[in-house]
Amino acid sequence: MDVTRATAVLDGNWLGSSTVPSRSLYPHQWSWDSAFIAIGLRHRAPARARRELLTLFSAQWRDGRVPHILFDPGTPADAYFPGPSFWRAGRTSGLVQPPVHARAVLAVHRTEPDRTFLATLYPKLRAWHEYLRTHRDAGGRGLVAIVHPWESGMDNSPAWDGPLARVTPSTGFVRRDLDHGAAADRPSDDDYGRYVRLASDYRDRGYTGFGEFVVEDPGFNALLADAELALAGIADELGLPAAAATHRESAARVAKAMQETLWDDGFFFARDVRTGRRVPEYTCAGLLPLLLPDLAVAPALLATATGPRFRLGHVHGVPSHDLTAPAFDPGRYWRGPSWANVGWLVRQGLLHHGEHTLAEHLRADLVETALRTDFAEYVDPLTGAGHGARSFGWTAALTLDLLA
Ligand code: 9YW
Repeated sequence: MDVTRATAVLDGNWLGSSTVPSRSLYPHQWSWDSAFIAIGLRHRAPARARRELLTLFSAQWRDGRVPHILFDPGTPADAYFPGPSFWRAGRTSGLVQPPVHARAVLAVHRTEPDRTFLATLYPKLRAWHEYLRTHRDAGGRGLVAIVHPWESGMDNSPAWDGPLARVTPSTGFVRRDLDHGAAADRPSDDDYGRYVRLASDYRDRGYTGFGEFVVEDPGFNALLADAELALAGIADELGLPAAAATHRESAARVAKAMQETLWDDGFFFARDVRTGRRVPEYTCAGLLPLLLPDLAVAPALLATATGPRFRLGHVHGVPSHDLTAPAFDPGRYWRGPSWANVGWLVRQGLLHHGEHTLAEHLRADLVETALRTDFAEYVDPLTGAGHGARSFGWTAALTLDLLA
């Protein structure tokens, strides 16, 4: 019954070769959404899960980047802003999103082995990670820098407020997101104006180089390290042990750089490359290094996760922002609400570090909350009330995975 409901959401959001995050709010294919969606879809329709990822990688750029949006040609151009005419990059945007794809590819393969699928995607995944390592190391410390809040996947996180303050908001565009979502749940107009300015500046620079927003995000980098470990698993499956060893070394290098640059006093913080300073905001991105099994500071990070700032085990899911911070807002997007993908990732991290009871508590809570809110996009961590879109793709997909 629960599985049927979650499967029905994914069926309803299926476009024929990819899945939309939301029929109303996000009617195209999004990069990291597709990876999470494939992770759930593999249990019900493995061929579709493979198709989902192959479609996304069919839009990979020559430089290796995997675009954050692949626009659906069958959807009206004005259904989402900024659309293809803004980006001027064919059917894609020019930004990226966190690299969770290798993890998804390996998971899909493990559910239904398919060597051709694996061999097709392995070089593409390598090129994707290589793009991040070579084109995005703005700080020169072996960490990837994002050039836009959208690249973090956590658009209006309070960690971006400081770096964003340097950006003059664009005006004169029409937000489409407010047609489908309550303004109080969404980023503010000023923030949206800054997103548009940063994106058009990046576009006008030919989608290269660095502008006013250049940030090393612990979430993005932790997911890259985890993705390199997944790539090692893929190389092993393909009988390439030397390549697998290289991927493990690369994961260890990113983990070491994070430790040296982003860790301070029990937490991983973002670093503003323009000022050289860490951003003193505790956001859920700083918990994602728990994904790394060899993380020496895991006990201290777990103490922060279960302490007053995130209260894991005592709230719904994993709050996207510090419950004790002035900026915490339980209903507004990435400034407090709990998101299913972050909960799913943190649960993996808890399992890696032997926190089985807490992991099981989180699993049960994520499933209960998703089913009760009709697979809401995000939920209030204090009450569990649903916010944003319903029938949301990754919420349904990851529920399927947690039920498997
Ligand atoms: C955007 C699609 C995306 C997610 C992001 C979320 C939001 C808006 O929606 O981004 O325009 O990219 O913040 O994580 O991938 O669900």
